[in-house]
Amino acid sequence: MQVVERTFIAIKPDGVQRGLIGEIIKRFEVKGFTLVGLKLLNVSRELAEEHYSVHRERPFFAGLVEFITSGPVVAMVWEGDGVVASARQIIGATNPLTANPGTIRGDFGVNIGRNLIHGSDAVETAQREIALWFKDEELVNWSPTISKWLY
Ligand code: 3AN
Repeated sequence: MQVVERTFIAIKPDGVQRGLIGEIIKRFEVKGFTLVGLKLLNVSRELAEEHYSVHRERPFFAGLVEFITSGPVVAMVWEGDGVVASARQIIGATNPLTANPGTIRGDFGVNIGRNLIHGSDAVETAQREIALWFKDEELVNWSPTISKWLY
């Protein structure tokens, strides 16, 4: 099997607490992507600061860390051709108020600081984030037998 692209997706504490885990997972599942990693965890301050390290100088950095460490997060790795860019489309724009209806943020969010979900913004970022959040043995290499109807 050819190794296809992977992306890192996290359902943030607001998504978990609003009962949107199933709804969010469903959107990636029905699109045709394959779930290869999944866990529910409380995020440490250390992991949060590393995850958001590119935003370290931004005024909202402390708030980001505070928020993602405030309650359980669902961390996932999804696999499929073009999954990084496609997941960003499924998620929608950073500000839920301008995110298109039909996207996760467009359908369920109203506040930029409470935008439900994170998705890697590029293939290289995805590789960095997957390595940060998951150990190798936590990722499952498999491919649904129905793949022949997708690709
Ligand atoms: P995205 O999550 O859409 O990739 P980024 O990477 O630009 O957006 O920003 C990372 C996170 O920082 C966003 N998910 C959002 O929660 C938060 N954020 C971005 N811009 C702002 C802002 N102006 N005010 C508050 N939070 C922000």
